[in-house]
Amino acid sequence: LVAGSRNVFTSPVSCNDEVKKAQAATKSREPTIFSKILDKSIPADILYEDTECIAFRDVSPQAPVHFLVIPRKPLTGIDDATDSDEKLLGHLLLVAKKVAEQEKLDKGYRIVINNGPDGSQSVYHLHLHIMGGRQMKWPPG
Ligand code: TR5
Repeated sequence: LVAGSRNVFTSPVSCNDEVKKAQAATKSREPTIFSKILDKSIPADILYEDTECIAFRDVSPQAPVHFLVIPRKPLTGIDDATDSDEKLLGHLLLVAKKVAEQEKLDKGYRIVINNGPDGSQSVYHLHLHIMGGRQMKWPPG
């Protein structure tokens, strides 16, 4: 950055509801709403499940197709993963790809992991967002 120029990396951004929720959320090992989706005590539109993970539609979609892939293992976020989770993390990506194919996202899609307050994470159970069905913009907000 040139001295005196507007710092695009720290300038205030408009806060939408999702960002406000993320700023209000605190990292904790308490079961989240996603634990209830995993144990089926609350309903979700499930697209795929296996012994390691589950994929379901996001309740507040940000694109024509927007689903989440979450591990059954209650990792709080990507920063909670260790080397022992290497295989699991690869599996989540491959499931994301397979469900994207199932959802006919043949023109492309975006995979996102929000981590921590600055990453706008609001639910502290690791999840991959997969969004498609429209042109994505770059950079993201
Ligand atoms: O902000 P991060 O990355 O933590 O994303 C959390 C995502 O979970 C958001 O996109 C929410 O819309 C989504 N979400 C939140 C709830 C929920 C959900 N997706 C499906 N079903 C949900 N239920 C039943 N309840 C939620 N609170």
